[in-house]
Amino acid sequence: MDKKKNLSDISIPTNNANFKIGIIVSKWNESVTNALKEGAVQTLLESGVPQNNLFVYDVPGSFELPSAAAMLLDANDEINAVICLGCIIQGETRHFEFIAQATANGIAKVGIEYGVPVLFGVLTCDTAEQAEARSGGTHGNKGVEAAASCLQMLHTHKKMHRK
Ligand code: DLZ
Repeated sequence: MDKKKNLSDISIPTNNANFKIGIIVSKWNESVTNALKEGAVQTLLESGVPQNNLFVYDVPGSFELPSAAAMLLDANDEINAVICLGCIIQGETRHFEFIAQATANGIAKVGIEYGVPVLFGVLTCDTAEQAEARSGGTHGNKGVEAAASCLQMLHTHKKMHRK
């Protein structure tokens, strides 16, 4: 049992070989977002999603995550879900609240508009230390959590379809 503290109980369903999943990664605070990406990719691969079914793209910052998720869903109608990964850290100005709000609202909106899971794997932290702790440190890895939630949502979606 992993002693690292995660915010949620991570249970991962099986039978994931047919899912095609987009992963959009913000380059801002890149060492943190790379760790989120590694956590998400590793979790998906270990859960049986083939490497060829992962579609990974970079964007400049978290603000671009929602539009890139929509762009990907428009460009490729085989994609079943999109995981958005980013790291927003509080600075001296009010940028944090504007970017964090727009990113969270935008990601939620894309999921609702397209009717597919669009995951919020974005850290919103006061300090770089908090971000490191949540990207493979003492508080787990939000990329892992986002990937696990993605698979849970895909199976929930599958159950909703009429037989
Ligand atoms: C501009 C900006 C700032 C100041 N801080 C962050 C941050 O902490 N995390 C992040 O993901 N992005 C940041 N950005 C960039 C914006 O998300 C966006 O890329 C730019 O405003 C261009 O639209």
